[in-house]
Amino acid sequence: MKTLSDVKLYCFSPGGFLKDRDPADLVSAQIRGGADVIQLREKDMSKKDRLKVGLRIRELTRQTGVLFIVNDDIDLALILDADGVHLGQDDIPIRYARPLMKEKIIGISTHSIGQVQKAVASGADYIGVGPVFETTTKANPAKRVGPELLLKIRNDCPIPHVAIGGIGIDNIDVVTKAGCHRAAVISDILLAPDVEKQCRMIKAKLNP
Ligand code: TZP
Ligand code: MG
Repeated sequence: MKTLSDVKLYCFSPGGFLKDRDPADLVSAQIRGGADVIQLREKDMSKKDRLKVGLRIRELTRQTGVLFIVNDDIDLALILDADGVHLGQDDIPIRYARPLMKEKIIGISTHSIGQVQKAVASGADYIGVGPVFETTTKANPAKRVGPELLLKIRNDCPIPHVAIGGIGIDNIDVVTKAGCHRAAVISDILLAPDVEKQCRMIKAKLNP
């Protein structure tokens, strides 16, 4: 079983990028390509449908030792026995999530140095940092933070930090040059003609 410190490539359930494909096939392709985490992130599904897809992802991630994180929903994370939950700045604060999640992973998205410091002080297990580049995947994204925020925290962030937002094979070098070898990638992978190969190429860049 992977742990948080093993994480380099952080991947997602297909969300709006599903097209006419099977969510489980897309998750499997990402795992074969080297995904270390799969996050269930299905903003447009009913909770019941998220549960259904989540059960399948839990099975696939358990079989392969990949971490399974649920976006937003603490209840679903517990029902699915996920490895953790990912919270945004407008979701349930960590001090309320921790008693429920106990030893499980809590990650939080951050968009400024102040939010990074607060996340660490609140006992987050990892942070997402971004959007590093422009993204069209997320509705109402925070202002682009650029590689500058990654540079600011590269030497003194005591928990793993995962770069997110507009990252793909063409700009992943900017992320690694900013000292970050963990990246969360949605569209560049899920829009690629060969999802497994795209993961493999990005993963190779994250392995120093
Ligand atoms: N949080 C900040 S940017 C983003 C999330 C969930 C979306 C990243 O998607 P993409 O397609 O890799 O830009
Ligand atoms: Mg959220």
